[in-house]
Amino acid sequence: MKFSVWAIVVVLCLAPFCAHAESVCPRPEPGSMVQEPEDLRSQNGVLEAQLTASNAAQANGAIRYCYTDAAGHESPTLRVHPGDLVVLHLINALTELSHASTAAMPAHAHAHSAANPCTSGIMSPVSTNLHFHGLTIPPVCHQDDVMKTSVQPGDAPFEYRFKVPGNEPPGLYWYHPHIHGFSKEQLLGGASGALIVEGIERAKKATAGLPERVFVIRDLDLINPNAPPAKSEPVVPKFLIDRDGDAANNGTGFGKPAKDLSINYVPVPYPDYPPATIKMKPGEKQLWRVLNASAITYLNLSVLFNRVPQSLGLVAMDGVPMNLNDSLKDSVDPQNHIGLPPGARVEFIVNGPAEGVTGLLVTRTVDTGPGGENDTNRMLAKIVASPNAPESRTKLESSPQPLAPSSEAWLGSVAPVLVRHLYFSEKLTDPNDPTSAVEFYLTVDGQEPKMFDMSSDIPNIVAKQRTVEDWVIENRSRELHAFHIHQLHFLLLDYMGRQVNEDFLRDTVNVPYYDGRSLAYPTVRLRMDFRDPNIVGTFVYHCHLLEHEDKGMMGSIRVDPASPPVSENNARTRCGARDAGAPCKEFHLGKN
Ligand SMILES: [Cu+2]
Repeated sequence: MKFSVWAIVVVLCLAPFCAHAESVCPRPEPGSMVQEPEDLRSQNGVLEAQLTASNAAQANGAIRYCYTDAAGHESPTLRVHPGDLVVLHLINALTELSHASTAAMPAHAHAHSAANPCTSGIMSPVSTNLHFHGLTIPPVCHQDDVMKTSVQPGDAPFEYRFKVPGNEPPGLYWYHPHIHGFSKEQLLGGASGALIVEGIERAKKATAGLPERVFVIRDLDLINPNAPPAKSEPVVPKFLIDRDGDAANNGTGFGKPAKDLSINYVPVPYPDYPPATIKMKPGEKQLWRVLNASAITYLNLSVLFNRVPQSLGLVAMDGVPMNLNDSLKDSVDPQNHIGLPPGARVEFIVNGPAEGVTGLLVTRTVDTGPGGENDTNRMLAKIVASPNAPESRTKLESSPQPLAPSSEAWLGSVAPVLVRHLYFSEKLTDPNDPTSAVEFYLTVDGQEPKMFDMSSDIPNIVAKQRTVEDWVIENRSRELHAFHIHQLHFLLLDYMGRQVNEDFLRDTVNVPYYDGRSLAYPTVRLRMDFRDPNIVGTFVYHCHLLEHEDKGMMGSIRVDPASPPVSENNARTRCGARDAGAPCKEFHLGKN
């Protein structure tokens, strides 16, 4: 059966379709120079652009996805300022490729769908939409709704139109499709791009005047799935497949990885991991903005010179400047490795190698747990110091106006109105058959564990605008999960029961796996911020390992308007000021 599907793909690529397939979402060769995505910049407060979502099958059966702008640039970086208007015209040019009978049917061959793109909620392999990961914009159609918004091939260009909030922290955000059940396939194929809210130099003086680079790291199906590991690697236990069909974590950091990685679409394939090339001027200081747009792969980034990890000057995580809340506001946090779950971003200052020294950008292994994927040690790019390295396309302003301090109380100092408990868990569909399919759950404690149902109109959680809540998220499974919520950032208070009380915000956080022995499951405690005057309505939270999300690890939350309604003028009222005196109530559905 497998043979016939492959044969059809090969035949298609011998037909005139092949040239078509190669010209759709073209990709550089391994080892190439890392080119940065084209920048689309707002002008006079408006960024208007066209994005066409396309896909094509390759000769090896892999399917590539990308966005192209009107000039044909692949997955451009959208650059906006706080307060800007963004207007995007999304065209769905996807073709049905997963079923041989309709393989490579051009999008225009589909009839115009009669479905309303704002309400249909169609989740199919050729549906698409956009999620603006990290932006605090409303969960409504034409802005950032992924529950009902679905654009079909042949539909008229679909308009996204939203205002970047005036108080959006400056940093790295991103866009990607969010079609439940098909997110993994579209992201693995490359459907993602960066979005930058300008002005980080206004928050972090150390970045003023620096040249900046944007690196999007994506994962993809193995290009050489049958190759044995490189001879230079230590011998590892026999290769095993995990329950999701990927190379299982073998705990050594070596062997076959679950997925290959690419940097700005330059693939770095197993087994030799030929690094891409990044050129810098000798000793040059740059701001690197790195997005982990992988579907399932964790990153643990380091920069090595002569095998020695270098100090990276961390300035922002998940689009939010570090030390937002303390006297170190303008400082830089030195780190020699930085962990990034799928979906997360990091911005750091790198000092280029001296002339004659070659640096390496690597990702070190991540222990994803006994049920997790094999995320191995590997090179991503070599950093070549050369006096004639091209000038960076973008330089941050050299004498920026400092960002005004937020007039809103720091999230960490606002009392939560309640505490909710949620947990990640997994279940075999047939408990007696370890090879049976796995269901993935993200459950509010007290509710029945269920795979997320897109058609349900009943939210799992109802919260009140202008309040703040604490969520304790537990991992009862034997692999890592990455908790992400749309529309807002949160504060990480505790990690594995240890108080961390970070002084910055995140939108994606790793939740450690259960070791099978401890008396308690691992947890993170998050302070969730529902104070935003713009955020009312229903949206989702989920695991950002998209394989897990697609198979059910998601929930929905409805934020009801504050009473009296929040106006722009009183939006800054501290909910904590009203609620601080009230006791912080532990909240268990069904238990009280
Ligand atoms: Cu997960």
